[in-house]
Amino acid sequence: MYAQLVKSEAAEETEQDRAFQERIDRKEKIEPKDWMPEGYRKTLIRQIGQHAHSEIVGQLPEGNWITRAPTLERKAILLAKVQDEAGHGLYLYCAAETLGISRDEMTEMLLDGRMKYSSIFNYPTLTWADMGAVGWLVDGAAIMNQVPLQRTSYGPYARAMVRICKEESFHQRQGFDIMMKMAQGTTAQKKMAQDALDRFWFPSLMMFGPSDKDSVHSAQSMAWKIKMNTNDELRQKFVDQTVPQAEYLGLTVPDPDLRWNEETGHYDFTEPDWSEFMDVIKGNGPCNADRIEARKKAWDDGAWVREGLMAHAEKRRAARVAAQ
Ligand code: BYC
Repeated sequence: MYAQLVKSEAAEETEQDRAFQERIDRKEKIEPKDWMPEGYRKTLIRQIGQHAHSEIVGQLPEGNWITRAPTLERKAILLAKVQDEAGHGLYLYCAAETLGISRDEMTEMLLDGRMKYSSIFNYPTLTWADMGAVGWLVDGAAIMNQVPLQRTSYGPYARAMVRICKEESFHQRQGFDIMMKMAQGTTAQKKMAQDALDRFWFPSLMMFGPSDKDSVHSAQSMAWKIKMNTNDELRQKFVDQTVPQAEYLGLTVPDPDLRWNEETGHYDFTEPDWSEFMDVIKGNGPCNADRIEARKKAWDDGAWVREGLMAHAEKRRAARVAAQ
């Protein structure tokens, strides 16, 4: 009897899974109250949560330069950009919350190492030219990854991406504009621009994740249309788009083996050092400890605000109940 029950439950689940996959294949959007396989929900929480954390932690390397921006205009632009990143984090936390996890839980998971954020933010921003390189390369890589995510199968994530992508395009343009100024400036400025490109090139390539053969989640995420492209496809697109931009700036991509391949119609390039990538995502990058310490301090310092808001909400709820 029990065996029969288990068997029929399993069959029912398979039927549900199959119907779900058919909806995905028809490119229907999945909405929060729809049935979804547990793996789909968990994968989305992992990806959207990590994405949200990346937006928030990503404020730190650029925030480092707000007070030292060279002109009032540059300061205002950088300030607006960093505020945009906070907004992106909030849209994404809200999207993840529709899957049944709270922002508090996600934050705890970030702070105790159970959730990741993008490897790129574990590298330091040493000079003003790094603000150019971050906008141009890091936001450029982010756009390459996020434009297809506007068509991702989960409705709240796809809609958050539409707004985020609009703002990312401006971010990329402001970074390229800083690089143009530096690259056309004095010899010392051009050297700073080249140095920033040298340091950020390979970490930017790592943003797309491990090579396809080592990507554990890609196959299932693509079948569920959570991811629309493989890591290597997007990395290649990024290289193809960015190399001519570096040439336009008169800068050299730090890869002696980079060359145009007539046959494939793409650039051949050197892969990043994957052992460095693994080390960084395990927490051993140059800035991992600083980033987590800064987030922990912000979370602890903000505790009284959260407690105050909760107490106020509770007071209003109690007043409503009393008035009924
Ligand atoms: N960094 O099977 P894979 C921004 C992990 S913010 C750290 O290929 P998946 C911006 C991966 O999580 C941009 N970890 O994974 C903000 C997995 O480990 P777990 C952030 C990485 O998920 C402020 C393992 O490696 N963008 O633009 O299929 C200022 C195996 O990888 C990374 C997003 O988050 C990495 N780079 O593919 C300026 C976009 N790569 O979780 C700019 C959304 C991989 O099993 N996310 N790992 O422990 C995605 O598109 C995908 O999650 C990824 C990875 C392509 C990143």
